[in-house]
Amino acid sequence: MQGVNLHPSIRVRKTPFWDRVVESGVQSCSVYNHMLLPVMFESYESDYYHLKEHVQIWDVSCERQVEIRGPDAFKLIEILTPRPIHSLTPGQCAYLPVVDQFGGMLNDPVLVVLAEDRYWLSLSDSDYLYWVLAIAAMKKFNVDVFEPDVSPLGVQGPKADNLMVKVFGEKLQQLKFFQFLTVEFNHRTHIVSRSGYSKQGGFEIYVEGTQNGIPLWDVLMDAGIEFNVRAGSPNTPERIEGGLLSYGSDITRNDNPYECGLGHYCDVAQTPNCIGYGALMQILEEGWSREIRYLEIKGSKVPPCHTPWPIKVGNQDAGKVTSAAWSPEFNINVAIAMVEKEFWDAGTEVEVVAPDQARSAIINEKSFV
Ligand code: THG
Repeated sequence: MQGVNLHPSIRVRKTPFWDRVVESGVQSCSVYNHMLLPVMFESYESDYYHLKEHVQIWDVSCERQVEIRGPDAFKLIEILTPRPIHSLTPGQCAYLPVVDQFGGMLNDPVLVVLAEDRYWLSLSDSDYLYWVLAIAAMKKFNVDVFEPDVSPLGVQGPKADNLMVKVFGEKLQQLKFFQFLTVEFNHRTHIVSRSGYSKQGGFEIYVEGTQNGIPLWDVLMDAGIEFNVRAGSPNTPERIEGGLLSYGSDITRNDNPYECGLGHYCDVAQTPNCIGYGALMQILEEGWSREIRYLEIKGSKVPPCHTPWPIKVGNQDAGKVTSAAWSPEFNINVAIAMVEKEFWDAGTEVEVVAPDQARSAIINEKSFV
């Protein structure tokens, strides 16, 4: 919020990299999973262009892991999600819609398959650990469920491969999207996946052990000088352009995976053990009446979106904008919205009631990149 300082406390957790984040000149941060998340360094616009041209190191420690470990780990995860997971093998990651018994979205983590009996759920912003603990307890499953001391560090941007190959060797080049391998650093083994919350390509290092955070940050920053490396962070216009959804903003428990446009990750008929099976089967049968869409908002630069903005067509309620930002490269406002069926076809003209002024907007075919 403009001009308001964040009050420090133990409750709002620091990250292993935080001292370096501050030294790098962070100007704005958010709170995500009760942890600090840097969101802006130089300016949203220069951070954006730098991300698209070079390589950035992102402190995304707030993507906390829920570790599920033990003989019943697989059975537990089957209950959480309408995405079939039987064909996933260790070394793979998967974007995983997870739902409640009504089919409502509880989180949209990345599943990291560490072993047949060991998984991480790399969480978005909801207290999902408690849900997993409760299900494990009620089912009397033989599993350990806990938050390990693991903090993801993003290496994002077109020069991410150069930097990671220089630090960890050629094997990083071969790594496929949403697969992981292990690297050694400071006498510890760390998972590195080709993934991340941008469309510029890159990696995520799941840093094991708080004490290894700053040493690894320093090694990457030193090695990255020749690639013009900088501290960065998930960038709102870049992720909206790419159609990456944000839990708590674009997705909530009031939305089911189909409304969120995540239906292609689901195959409910194949997941009878999923807690949302009945509800989602019914939704599939009856259909749904709103869906996430990408919007181009015309006119002047939009202000930050921190309340849902109504979408109108005449007097009719056509939905709400949940994320919006000025795109420096495309020279338009890009937005993500939940749009009512009657108005969700590409090309439909709607009115977005932003807090400063109403603007006309067009429903896009898909995301902008
Ligand atoms: N990386 C890790 N953990 C995370 C995120 C991440 N936890 C929080 C949040 N981000 C979870 N949400 C997303 C949303 C989108 C993607 C990943 C995590 C993503 N989507 C690809 C896309 O839409 O193009 C496709 C993924 C696929 O189809 O396999 O990458 O970023 N560790």
